[in-house]
Amino acid sequence: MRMPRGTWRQVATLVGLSLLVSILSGCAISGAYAPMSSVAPASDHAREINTLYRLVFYLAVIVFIGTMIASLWFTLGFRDNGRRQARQFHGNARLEVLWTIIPVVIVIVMAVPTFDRIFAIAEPPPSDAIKIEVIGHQFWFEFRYPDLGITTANEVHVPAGRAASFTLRSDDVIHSFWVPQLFGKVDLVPGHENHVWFTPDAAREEAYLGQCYELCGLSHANMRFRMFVDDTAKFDAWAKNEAAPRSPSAVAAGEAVFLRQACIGCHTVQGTTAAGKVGPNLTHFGARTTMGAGIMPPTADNLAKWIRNSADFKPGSLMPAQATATLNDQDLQALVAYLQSLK
Ligand code: HEC
Ligand SMILES: [Cu+2]
Repeated sequence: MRMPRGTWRQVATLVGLSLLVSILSGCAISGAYAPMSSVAPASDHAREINTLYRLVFYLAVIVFIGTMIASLWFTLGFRDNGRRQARQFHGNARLEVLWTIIPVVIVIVMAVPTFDRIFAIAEPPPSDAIKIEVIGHQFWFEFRYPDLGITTANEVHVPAGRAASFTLRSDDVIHSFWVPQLFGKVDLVPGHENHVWFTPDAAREEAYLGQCYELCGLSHANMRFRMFVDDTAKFDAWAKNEAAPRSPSAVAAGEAVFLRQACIGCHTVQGTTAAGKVGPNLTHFGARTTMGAGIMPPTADNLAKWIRNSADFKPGSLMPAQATATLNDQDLQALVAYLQSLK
């Protein structure tokens, strides 16, 4: 195969450019820039999924390089240069058998471990697994621990080294639940229950990030959540606090405002008469690190603006705006202090 110099230079430029593109667009494996990467697994099942992913990926790389080399070889080597006449023939039994068998073998190599692992991951969880119910709402996640008497939202805690078993439902439309570092993606479907479980490796200060992965309305992109993997002592302390009624040191003046506003129609604060079920349970809102389904820190400023008009942060939010006519500025400040004191 002889090619003029210019062609080689073009080929080299093309290959160089495509390498550059793939390297520049390549993702970091973990850390601050890639907190939602499934190739940095931190649980048993996430690791199994990642092993399968790698198997398929490396096979695909081999196939890709092989086909690219072959097609470059044929396009460049057998170009019509006006000097050769293409030989006309039909069929080559040996080649056809070969290129049927090779893909079949590749598919078998991928399929056998994949089916094996799919069934292994779908096995029922161990009996000591902690049970958590997840309910999708536009645009937030509700978490309930039926055995611990906890109802909370948008921030879920699990103990390290113990299986966590999730039952998934939806209150309205289809949502999807996924923490890429911890387990495989599963949908929250109205009228249907899904299940997923895994055992997280080790406790970590920083939360694992998750979000809704099924377009569910205007604020789909603002429907996020955090999963904390705690050591047993920390988890037990968290659970004990969450199961208790609201803190006795909650700001009394703010509670009075809360209880006479529309808030109680939609929000529950255990230990008060507020028992609404439309929005997130606020009993321990002040202990959360984020608000509005993980979109921002619960600062006084964010809270005040949120209560005035949450749609400024979340288009399509189902929490109605509160005008000054129904909630004056002084009462708003009292409400904000109250919410922050709900540790
Ligand atoms: C009609 C029902 C409704 C009323 C009334 C209502 N809310 Fe909400 N609230 C919601 C919904 C729904 C959400 C979740 C919005 C989202 O994240 O998409 C929410 C979210 C919140 C959040 C954020 C919770 C979190 O975990 O991030 C706070 C705080 C809050 N509401 C406070 C209030 C206060 C204070 C009032 C009264 C002034 C009030 N709400 C009135 C429905 C309501
Ligand atoms: Cu959603």
